[in-house]
Amino acid sequence: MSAAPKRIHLSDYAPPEWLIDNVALTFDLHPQHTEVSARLQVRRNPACMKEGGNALPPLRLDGEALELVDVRIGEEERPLDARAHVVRDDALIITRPPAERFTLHTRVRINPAANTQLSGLYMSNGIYCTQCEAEGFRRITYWPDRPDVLSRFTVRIQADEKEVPVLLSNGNPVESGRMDDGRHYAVWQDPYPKPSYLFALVAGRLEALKDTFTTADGRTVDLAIWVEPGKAARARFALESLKKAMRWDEERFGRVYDLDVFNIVAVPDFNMGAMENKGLNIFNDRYILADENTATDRDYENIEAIIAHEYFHNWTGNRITCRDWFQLCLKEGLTVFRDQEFTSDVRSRAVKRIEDVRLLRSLQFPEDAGPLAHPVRPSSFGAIDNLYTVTVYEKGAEIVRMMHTLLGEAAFRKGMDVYFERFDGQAVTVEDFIAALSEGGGRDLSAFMRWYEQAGTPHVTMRRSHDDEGRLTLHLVQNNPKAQEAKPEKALPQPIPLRLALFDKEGKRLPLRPVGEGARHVTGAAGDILLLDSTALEITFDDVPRDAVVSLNRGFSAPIRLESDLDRDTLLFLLKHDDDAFNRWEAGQTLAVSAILDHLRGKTDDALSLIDAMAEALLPDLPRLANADPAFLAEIMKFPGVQDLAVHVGRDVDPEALHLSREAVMAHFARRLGESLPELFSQLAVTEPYAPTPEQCGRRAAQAVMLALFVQADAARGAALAMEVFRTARNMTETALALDALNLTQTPQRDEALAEFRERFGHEPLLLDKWLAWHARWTGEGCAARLWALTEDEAFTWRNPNRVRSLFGVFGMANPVRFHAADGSGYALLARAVRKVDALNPQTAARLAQAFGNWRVMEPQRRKKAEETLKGLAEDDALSADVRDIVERALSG
Ligand code: B3K
Ligand code: ZN
Repeated sequence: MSAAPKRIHLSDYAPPEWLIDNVALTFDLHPQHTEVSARLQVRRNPACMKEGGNALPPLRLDGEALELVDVRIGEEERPLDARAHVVRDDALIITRPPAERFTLHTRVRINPAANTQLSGLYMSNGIYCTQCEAEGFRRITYWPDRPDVLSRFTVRIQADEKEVPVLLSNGNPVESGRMDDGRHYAVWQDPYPKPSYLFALVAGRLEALKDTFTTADGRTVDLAIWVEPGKAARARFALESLKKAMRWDEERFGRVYDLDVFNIVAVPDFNMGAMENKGLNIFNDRYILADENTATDRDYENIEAIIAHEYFHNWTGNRITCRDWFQLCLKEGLTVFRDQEFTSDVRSRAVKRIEDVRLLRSLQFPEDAGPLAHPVRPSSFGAIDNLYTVTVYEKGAEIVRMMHTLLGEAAFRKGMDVYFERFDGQAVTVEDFIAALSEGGGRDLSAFMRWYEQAGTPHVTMRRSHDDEGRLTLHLVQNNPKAQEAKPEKALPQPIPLRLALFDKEGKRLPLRPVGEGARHVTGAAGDILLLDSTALEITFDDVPRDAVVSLNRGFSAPIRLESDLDRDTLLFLLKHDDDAFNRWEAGQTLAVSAILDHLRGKTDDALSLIDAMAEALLPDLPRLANADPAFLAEIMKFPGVQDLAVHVGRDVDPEALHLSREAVMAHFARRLGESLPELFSQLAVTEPYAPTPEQCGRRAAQAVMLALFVQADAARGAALAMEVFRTARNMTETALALDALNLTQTPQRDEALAEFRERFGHEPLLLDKWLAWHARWTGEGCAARLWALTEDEAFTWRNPNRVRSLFGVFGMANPVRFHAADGSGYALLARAVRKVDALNPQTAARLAQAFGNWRVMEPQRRKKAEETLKGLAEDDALSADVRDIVERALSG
């Protein structure tokens, strides 16, 4: 059996004994044998030098899959004495460094063509490209591969001029020219010291879409997006998004770009979405390429958001980076917060918030409740690649958002200014960030460390009581079951900012007049935040009529599970009248959850009458919303998904039963809306030429929801309408929304439309992915068997992560009914795919395996099947460390 991965602990952190101020790299590119020469200027870290101590510690350089050709020392490049160094599988150790400062020269050979892991230097469809975060740089050259060693890089690339015309790396281009023998070279210099994980190199036959950007301080930056030849026109939207993001970061955060050039490259084979390498972002091409015939509105929105996210890393991640990988959330949580704010500013704030909360509830809450739960800043990890989770990213962003909520925008900005000023050019910790925010923001935020250090979603209960003097008291209690389960003595109350409003029964806002002891917990720039920072809290408000309505956790001000004593009529009132769009939506979700759970528990009449009341509350407002805010209309008509519902059920979950109740309730809702569904569908039609504007996207999103509901209400008529939409679609969004609706059915039209789609669009890889994903999301019986058959399709390849994720990633994460099939067939299918992918690409395989993270909440029969499958995997000798880490945690937690 392969060894269990060694756990790394935050408490073992020690600063690097040696620093590398400058490095010069030369790449002589050949597909099977690239040679990398490195000249390192090494220096003792003064922080580690003890007074009087003169013995020099060894210099350890990480290495993986490198063939060492040569190692030399000193300016004069003397061969290094065999006794002065040790070469191991995972390291080159200079056992006897000659001095406190010296130069080291290494030469290694690597094989990019054979690199199927897509970590280090590899080839994607003939293009050389790199991925170094977190630990890929050690697969390129020997190096102290940790984020707290920051160096100035000079990179020279040499390659065949015809085969490899474009040569790119980080920083600014400084020189290029011809060599003899048909080769050419380019030299790039990055003036900003950076950790190795931000290194990048791209070389190949590429075409660019170019533009310029003038920064707030008047400098011109050359922008280019590089894509495979013939695809440049499809990068237009990405380029526009980049300029928008650059301007936004100047305006909202005062952050100006700092190099002469900014390059982005799109490649088809990539382990994740994109990578923020300094001055040279590398993207999965699905997040660059778009035109109306190949991309949906959602694709456009993703492109805009991911371009922004990677760009924003230039300051939060690159200029200020992480001291160690435990601090990953320092750059990721903060940068997700920043990209969420960008999208909120350029699109709809309320809709963005709803989408983010939906993501939290469907993926992060289940993760935080299951065996793979971990704190946003973990104290140990087994495999670094598995730390890139929804918890680190999305919950990490929620913590920043809570601090923003508490401080208000102006004070938050001051805190960020202190952060940028104080830590520019350094590798820092979450504590450093909180200290800067506290100081600049003028409020002690140190209690938020508890959010970073404790796993689990806090549960908050809210009860109301009234007295005879017109006072309302809110009784708040918090409890974090997961943190309790992990270390009861260490589970501490977390600071929970709850935004509050009170309404009279006409829907008019009442002023908040806190009185007594609890009043000091009412805070925030607008005085509408209740800060629940102890286990229990009571807050009393004066002058509140008995029938006043409470709206709490507005805008989802804290990522918690809230259980309140608000009754059905109050929730219906909020669904109609809350002036916080998020909480209006939230009231609908709460009602929908209780209707579906009632239905599941056999209380069908209660469920259906609740749905009747919801339909009645919403119906009169639908035509207005369709005109005024179609994107919000789309959200308010969507029901919570099975994964979210499963969190509410908590244990002994039967996803199929949940799915059936959900469908029944939705069908009832849809029938109550009756003819207004097709009417709204027509009312929402976009007649203007296609543009991915918030307005048009909103209309089409609402159309998608109407069509899906119509299909639920009346399969025959719905499928007929969907087929007509499919046939007359004028862009990919319309095609896809028709297929989304058909894919909810088991009708012949579904099969027909899918076959036709394949015929018309199957030659385009990104569209093939959509086609595969429809199969993966289908809840019909034959789903699992069909998915395996699709891997035999000539267009499918196990080597491309997009293909693999479209089938098995979607299946595991977005098809709970079939993945958790009672007979275990879904588990078996996924395990089979994990094994197959693991042999080529462990990172991608481990990501697929994360679907097993919520098996413990299933009912006994499924639980047994899942456990058997996981145990089978665990016994597999060939498993990679990445997959083993997931499997063992899933079994043990
Ligand atoms: N920082 C990268 C993610 C790297 C994942 C490494 N396994 C993209 C991002 O979050 O912006
Ligand atoms: Zn990121």
